[in-house]
Amino acid sequence: MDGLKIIISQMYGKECSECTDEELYAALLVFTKQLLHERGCNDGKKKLYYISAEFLIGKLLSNNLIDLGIYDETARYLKENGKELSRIEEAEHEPSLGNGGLGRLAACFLDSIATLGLPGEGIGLNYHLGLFRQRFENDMQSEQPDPWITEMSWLEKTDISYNVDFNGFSIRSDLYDIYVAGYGGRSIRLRLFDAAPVDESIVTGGIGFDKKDLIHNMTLFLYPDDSDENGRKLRIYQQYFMVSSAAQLILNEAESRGCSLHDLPDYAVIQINDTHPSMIIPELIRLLTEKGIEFEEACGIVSRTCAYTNHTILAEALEKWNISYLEEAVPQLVPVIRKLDARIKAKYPSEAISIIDSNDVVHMAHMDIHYGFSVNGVASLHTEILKNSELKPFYDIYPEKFNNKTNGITFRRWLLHCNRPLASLFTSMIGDGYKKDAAELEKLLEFRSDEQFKKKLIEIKSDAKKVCRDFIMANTGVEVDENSIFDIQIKRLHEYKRQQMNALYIIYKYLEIKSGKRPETPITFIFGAKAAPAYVMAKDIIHLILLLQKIINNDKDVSPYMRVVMIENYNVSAAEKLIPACDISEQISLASKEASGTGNMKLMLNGAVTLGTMDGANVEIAKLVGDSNIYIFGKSSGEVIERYARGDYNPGALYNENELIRKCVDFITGEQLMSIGNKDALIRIHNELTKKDWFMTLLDFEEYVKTKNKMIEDYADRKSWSEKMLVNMAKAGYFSSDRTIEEYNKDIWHLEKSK
Ligand code: 26Q
Repeated sequence: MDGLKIIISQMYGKECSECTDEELYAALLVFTKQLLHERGCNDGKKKLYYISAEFLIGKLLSNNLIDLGIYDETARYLKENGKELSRIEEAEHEPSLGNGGLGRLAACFLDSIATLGLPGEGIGLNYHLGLFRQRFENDMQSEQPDPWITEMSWLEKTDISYNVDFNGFSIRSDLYDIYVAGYGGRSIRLRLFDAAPVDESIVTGGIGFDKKDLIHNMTLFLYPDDSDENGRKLRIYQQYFMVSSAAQLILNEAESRGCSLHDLPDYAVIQINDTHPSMIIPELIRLLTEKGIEFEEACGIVSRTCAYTNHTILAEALEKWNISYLEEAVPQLVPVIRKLDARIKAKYPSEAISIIDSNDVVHMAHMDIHYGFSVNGVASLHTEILKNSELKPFYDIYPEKFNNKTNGITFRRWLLHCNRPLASLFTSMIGDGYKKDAAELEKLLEFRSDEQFKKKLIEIKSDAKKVCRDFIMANTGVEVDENSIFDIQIKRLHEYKRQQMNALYIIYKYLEIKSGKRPETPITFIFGAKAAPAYVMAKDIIHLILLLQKIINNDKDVSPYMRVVMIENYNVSAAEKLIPACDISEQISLASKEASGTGNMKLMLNGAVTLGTMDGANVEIAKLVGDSNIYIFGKSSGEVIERYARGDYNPGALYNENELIRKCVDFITGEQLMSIGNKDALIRIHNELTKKDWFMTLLDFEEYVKTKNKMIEDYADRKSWSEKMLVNMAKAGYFSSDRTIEEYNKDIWHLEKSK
């Protein structure tokens, strides 16, 4: 710790014990950055560029210390000086440079790429204001800007700058780096481009700003909506700003490593994270032709360099841009896109697979598939749906391009960091090989009948619940019972994820307790979710949950048996506190809609048991843990897809015929809620459920109730439940992002591991 001592004395001229937590945080930041630079990055002839509009990295201090192998030593040193590392860490402000799963996946991948010794880096945008900070006012979500860039951030300015040309103006793009540690290995850089003229003073009231003031807003905000049309034009500008900067960086780096641009695929591979960076394809082709390469050859070079990952099959999230928007923003790309489209039309006349359709709309995913060499889904069910239905016409032409890469999570953050007691217990039983080879967690299965061990698992869970209880109190002011079952649903608020179904269960349970049927073990229903600001139904559902929280927690007959709590401003740091405490992991999306999910993996790793539909990676979890260690309900993806095709789903009939459904749904617009809540919002939810119910909540509801009841009943048998916990933890190894990245490398990237 001599390095740290010197830094503290240089910065403050005093001893560690005399410093404030903030001062120590700043010193640790300088100290850690130095070590990250000393480690350096993986190197090799060919390099991966993981390009993504989102990197939801979370706080970095603890993770970097763990990955550098000096966490314990640092914590001990600080303790000797009367300081707590966990408190110092509170001084760090989490950069929320992502919306949810896709951004968090990119962050886990950086950790694994560095850990495995692969040469690569992340490329994205340096949003000054990441995802909004969520507040609850009058039981509704409101949004505030969330600035994160201060003197004490991990950003480091480089001397690299480019110009990005738009229609009639050009903007300087400055490159910033964030160094992130790999576990026991080298560092990796997250390279974030920032528009020089961005002006934070144009933000008005909440998260409002002039969307037309492009010069000043280019990298001002992470665009938070997966649902509304508003601001779509600005997204094009942001995306082009990102890919044009990235393309310049990639070509420059390749050339400086001695690459003739004809051989670009030997020097670079670009993984396109969903369609947000897709314009990199025409942009690279444009730049290569500017440098004198023939158009046909440029197409070939870029096609052998770019690979595309699809993260969704929700039609509204697949990016399509009206060509007139592109003309307006980036006219230089339009002739390239038209040529790319013409080449395809000449070969395959079917409109279903054209890049530009007959309405002059550009389909970004189609461009990626035609002009990339790999297309992957993020869980096996998802990839099968892409191949057999959503992208079938493409699969018919290019079967060799399609492959599956089931998502993963970094065990460094989601176990070693967020649940140290559990990690120590594992180490004491099976050694610490699992930290680098997660499959070794299976060794835990040997202790299936070891009652002592299973008791310890329950003790660790109880301790985590106490910590979580304190977090919930500080975050919301709600007192929860640490001896209750912690039932947790944490993820973006979206109708397809069906938080509304969980809310209906809560109503069912409330009515049951009111009628005198009390559960053996009390239950705490915990939610964490942000709704896109323009997504009315999502915000209505938050309102409903907050109203239920108010009524139930204040009802003296009911609150000893059940409580409801919605965490404010759910983010990565909150997830780290909630996940170790979870008993029941809610993964209840309508089958076929959740591409993978990654929260499901984090929760099982921490000993939660999944209550889920056969959707996304739940299918793989179910296969690994076996029927007795997971609770599955609901219609299968096949049935759902068929139902959509038949178009005969009628929620009104279910509502009319089924008393349980009717009672719960009518509670939403009953006197109790209507008298304290927003009537319009409650009526909208009622109407949605009974008249449309696009995500078939009512169809799966009865089975959900039955399965959840069974789960709660089974929880009471602590011995058998602890065995379920154990099996879930032991089988979670497959979901390490190290495994995922090994597969990307073997099948797509073909990078050499650094020595
Ligand atoms: C698109 C157009 C306009 C505005 C916003 C967007 C937009 C922004 C973010 C579209 C999609 C996203 C994010 C998608 C996402 O997070 N998908 C999730 O990816 C995870 C990682 O693969 C999966 O586990 C989840 O199942 C999937 O929902």
